[in-house]
Amino acid sequence: MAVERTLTILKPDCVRKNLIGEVTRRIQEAGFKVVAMKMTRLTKETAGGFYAVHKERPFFGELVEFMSSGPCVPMILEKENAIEDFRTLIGATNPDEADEGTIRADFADSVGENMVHGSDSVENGKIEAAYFFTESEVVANKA
Ligand code: YYY
Ligand code: MG
Repeated sequence: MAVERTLTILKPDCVRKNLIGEVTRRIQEAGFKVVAMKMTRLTKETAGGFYAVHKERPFFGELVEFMSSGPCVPMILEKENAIEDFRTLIGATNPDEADEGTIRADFADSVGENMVHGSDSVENGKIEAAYFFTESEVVANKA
C-alpha cells in the first residue's frame, strides 16, 4: 500500500468541546503521523472557498457559518492508505449513521457539526493541504 497524505480539520465544535487532545490522540494511536498542524480561524470567505464544491447545496450557508464560528485545527496526516483509513476512523458524515467507536459517532452532535474533516481522495488531499499550509510548514515526522 502506498504512503498517502490526508488533510483533516478539527472543526470549531471539536475545539469548543476541548477535545483537540483526545481526537489527536485517537488519530495518532491509529498510526497517522502529524506532518503539519496549526490553529486558525476561518473567515466566511476562506470557509466558503474550502467547501466551494458544495456551494449550490442547501446546507452551504450553515456550513460556512459553522466553520467560521471559532478556531479550528487543520493538520496534514501521513500514513499508508491514509485517505481511506482516515475516513474509516472518523465515520460517516452523519454521526447517527457512523459506526460505533468512530470519532463522529462518539463526539459529534449533528451532520452539520461533525467534529472533523477528512479528504476524500489523494488528489483533493493535496489541494486541501495547499489551502492551509505552505511547503515550509510541512515537516517530516519519521520518529
Ligand atoms: O466529507 P464529509 O465531511 O463526510 O461530508 P461532505 O458530504 O463532503 O459534506 C461536507 C460537510 O458539509 C459535512 O462534513 C457537513 C456538511 N453537511 C451538512 O451540513 N449537511 C449535509 N446533508 C451534508 C453535509
Ligand atoms: Mg467531503
